[in-house]
Amino acid sequence: RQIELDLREALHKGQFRLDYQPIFDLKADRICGFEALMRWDHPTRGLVSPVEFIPVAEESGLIVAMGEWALHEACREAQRWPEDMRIAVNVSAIQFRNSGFANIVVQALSRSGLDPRRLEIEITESVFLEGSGPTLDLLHRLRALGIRIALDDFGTGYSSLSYLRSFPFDKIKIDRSFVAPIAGDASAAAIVRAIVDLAGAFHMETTAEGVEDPEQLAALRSQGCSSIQGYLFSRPLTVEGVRKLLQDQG
Ligand code: G
Ligand code: G
Ligand code: MN
Ligand code: NA
Repeated sequence: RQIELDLREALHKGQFRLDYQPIFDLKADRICGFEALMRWDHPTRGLVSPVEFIPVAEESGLIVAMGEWALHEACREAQRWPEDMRIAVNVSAIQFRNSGFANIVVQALSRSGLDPRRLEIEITESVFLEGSGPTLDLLHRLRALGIRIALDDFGTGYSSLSYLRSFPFDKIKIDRSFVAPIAGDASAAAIVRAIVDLAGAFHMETTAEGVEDPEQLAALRSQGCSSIQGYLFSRPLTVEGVRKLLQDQG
């Protein structure tokens, strides 16, 4: 397929970049880190959405090389930020299951010099689909490096609850499909509250995704959510946008 060939070429020609969306800590009342989001600046098609190219990258296996690039790039950039800023990087299940993954993380950390405690990888429940034994082994191995592990898109997958019992994630990211209706819809609010309470019982943090208005923020605050991410606070920013934001913040 043409798009597959284009992706391969894009990786070699440096057409990918990372934008970074701030994550805002509700208790400390400040930015605590950023999520790296891949962007493809195509020479003729313009900006192509990851919703379009990530699935193709996964099918073709190219996600392994693209994900390696993203990890290196994100760690290198985060190393320039203040020491209390974390960087979250999305890792697709195919990349995670690739046998070289742990070594890629080790390399990204050592080449960038980033403190492992500042790196968080975001995985989804789909990493458990092909047997949880090897997955749990790898999660423990990664944890032993000192990095943090977040469970992304929580609530949209399969039997979420059993995974919480089997591994101590550092964070649960509450999918924006639950956050969007939270202000006006009592059942959506009840689900978010249940997720926050559940996370608390397991000593896990929570980040609510896709927070777009002050009513949602107020609801999340009252429910004890740890942090928020969304257009209300900031859209994903370019590298320069992040540096400027961090400078202004002092
Ligand atoms: O920012 P946004 O629309 O751009 O991202 C769309 C989707 O693409 C999200 O589900 C996000 O997790 C995914 N995505 C963005 N960047 C990466 C990346 O570097 N690796 C992987 N595996 N997924 C990514
Ligand atoms: O799957 P993941 O959670 O990694 O995807 C993050 C996605 O959410 C990205 O596509 C990002 O651009 C998008 N996003 C971030 N903030 C908001 C928001 O406030 N509203 C909506 N609709 N999307 C958002
Ligand atoms: Mn994510
Ligand atoms: Na998500």
